[in-house]
Amino acid sequence: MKRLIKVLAADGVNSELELVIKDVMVACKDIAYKLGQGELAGILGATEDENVQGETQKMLDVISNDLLKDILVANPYVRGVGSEEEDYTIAGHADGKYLVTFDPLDGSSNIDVNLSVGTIFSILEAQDATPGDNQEVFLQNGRKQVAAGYVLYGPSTLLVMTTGKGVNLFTLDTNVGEFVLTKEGLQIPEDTAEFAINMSNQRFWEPEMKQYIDDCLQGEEGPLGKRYNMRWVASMVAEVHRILIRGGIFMYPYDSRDPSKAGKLRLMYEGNPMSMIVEQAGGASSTGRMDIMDVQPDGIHDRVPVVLGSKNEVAKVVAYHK
Ligand code: AHM
Ligand code: MG
Repeated sequence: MKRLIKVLAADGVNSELELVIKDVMVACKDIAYKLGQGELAGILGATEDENVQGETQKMLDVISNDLLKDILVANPYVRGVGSEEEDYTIAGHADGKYLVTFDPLDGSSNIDVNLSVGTIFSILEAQDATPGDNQEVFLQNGRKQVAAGYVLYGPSTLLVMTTGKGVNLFTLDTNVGEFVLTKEGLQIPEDTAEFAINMSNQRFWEPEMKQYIDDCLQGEEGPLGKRYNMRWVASMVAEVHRILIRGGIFMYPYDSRDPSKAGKLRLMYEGNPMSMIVEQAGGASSTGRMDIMDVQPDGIHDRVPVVLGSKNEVAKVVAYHK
């Protein structure tokens, strides 16, 4: 049995980055425990607050955010953190090298119904001496990520992560409290006939996306010439995980509900880390018009249209946009 720390060392991860990743996992193990307690601990339901994106915060959003934030800002190698649940980035240590962005509990509309949620994280290196409470230091494109991953709190608690040398899957062994390597070098099948999209937004999509989904729905008789299946968990972590295991395409495209927002998902702690994982596993990720990891962020909470998964299917969606 190979523990996470052994795998990171074998991948040549330096001890500072290793300690940052280890702290992220300490928080995630605590989140897994709290999710397991659920109603027993009286932590289901909403708070009275909204986050900077105007979404109601669940109690567990706040608890998960505090666990990650508190442990990371105390880590001497962390310059700063940025979170979906924090309006501004927060300073860690002035000489820390790493910047961590995270969505503490993604898919949190699933919490109250006891379905899958996850934590997503992305790690960058600070390029100059700018302190971590200045978001400028974070504004690097996704290609600069040195590590990215997610923890899926499902029937088992899983960690899927990459440091740029392929994608590994770890399962939390609750007996010893350690993430143990259970699959090495995950590869996404190149072809698929399974899509994931929230169809209720159809009328707000751009014509290119409408056309692609219309063509999927026509099945064998349509221009794509195959019968598609559809899934929607409303938890990006769960969707990406399914795609890593059996292929598929996940889309949260641009829609016109609020023209100031380029889609629902956030670039720096949803789009980028998921894109690094998917590309490292041989898949592809795009806004429909360019690779997500080439998008230059202007702000920590920037939104981005997301199309990711099986390489050949993503290429088809990109072709519709040309
Ligand atoms: P969240 O970070 O507020 O949980 O929102 C992100 C989630 C994704 O996990 C999921 O793909 C999407 O929002 C679901 O959106 P919808 O509720 O429109 O189906
Ligand atoms: Mg999210």
